[in-house]
Amino acid sequence: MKPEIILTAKGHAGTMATLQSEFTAHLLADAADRNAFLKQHAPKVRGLATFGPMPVDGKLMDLLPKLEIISNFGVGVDAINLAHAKQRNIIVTNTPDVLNECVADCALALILNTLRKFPQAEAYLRTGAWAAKGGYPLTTSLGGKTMGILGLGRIGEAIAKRAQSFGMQIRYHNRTKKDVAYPYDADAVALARNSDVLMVVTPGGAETEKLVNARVLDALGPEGYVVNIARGSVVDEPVLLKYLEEKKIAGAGLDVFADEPRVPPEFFALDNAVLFPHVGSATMETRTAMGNLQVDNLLAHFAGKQVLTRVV
Ligand code: 8YV
Repeated sequence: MKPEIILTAKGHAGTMATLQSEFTAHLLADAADRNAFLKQHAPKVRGLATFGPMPVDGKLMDLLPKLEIISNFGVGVDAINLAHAKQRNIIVTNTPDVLNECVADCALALILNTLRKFPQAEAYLRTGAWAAKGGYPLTTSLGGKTMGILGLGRIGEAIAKRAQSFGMQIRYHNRTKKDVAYPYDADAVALARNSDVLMVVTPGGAETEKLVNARVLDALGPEGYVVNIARGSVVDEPVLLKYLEEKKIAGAGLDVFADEPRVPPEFFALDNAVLFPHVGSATMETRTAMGNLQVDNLLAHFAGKQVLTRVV
C-alpha cells in the first residue's frame, strides 16, 4: 500500500509525476470544497507535499491527525507554522543547497540589470529611441562598489563569490558573526550605511518582517540600491515604493514581493526598478533537483529512515 499524501499545489510536471507514482496523492488545489476534501482524506493522510509560499498553518495540520511529515519544495519554510509542527511532532523538510547557485545567478542578474539598466536600455532600442534620440544615458559600474549582504548563509556566500569576480567588495550582517573574512556590521542600518548595494538574503518570517524599513533605506541613501531575492516580507514594501518614487534611493532589483503573485502596479511605472516574477530557482535543472529532494525526504520517512534535510 502506497502512503497517502496531500499536495497543497501543483509542482512542475516531473515532480508531480513522481509524487503521483510513488504515493497515493490528493491535490488540495483541485478541491472544490477544501474542508470536505480535508475531512475525506484525513483518516489516511500521513504526508503533505507543499510548495514555497503555500501557507501550512496549525489549523491545516490539525485537520490531519495522522500527519507525520511536511515536505516543502523550496528552502524557505516561512509559510509553515514550524512551532505547531514541532509541538505535534510533525517532521518538516526543505530543499536547501541544490538551489544556491541558481538563486545566486539571479541575484547577480538583478544587480547587473539594476545598476546598468540593461532591460531599460533594451526597451530604448526596441522603441526606436536609439536612432531617434541617440545613445542610451550612462549608468553606473559594479566594480569598486560595496555589497552588503543581509543574511550571509549558503546562498549569500554564492552571491559573494560571484560579486567579487565583478570587482565588488563584500560586507555582511547576520544575527551572529560568522568566521569569515568579510567585514561585519552590527545591524541592518550600519550595513546599509556602509554599502552601495544592499543584498537581502535573510529568511522570511516574523523575526525578519520589515527588517528593511525607512531607517535602513535612509542609511543606504540616494546613491544606494536594494536587491531582494529572499522574501517580500523582509522589506517594508510601501516604504520601498515611496523611496523609489521619490528617488530617496537609487534603485531596486526585486525577485520577491509581499503578496505574490500580486505586485502593486505602481512598481510597473518605475524606471529605477527591475522586477522579476520570483524566478530565483526557476531552471529545469534546479527545480528538478528540488523536486527530487522533496520526494526523497518523503520516501526516506515512509521507509522508516532519517529524512535528508530536516528543518524541524
Ligand atoms: C521557489 C523559494 O520559488 O526556495 C525557496 O524558498 O522561494 C523558491 O526557490 C519556491 O519555493 C517555489 O515554490
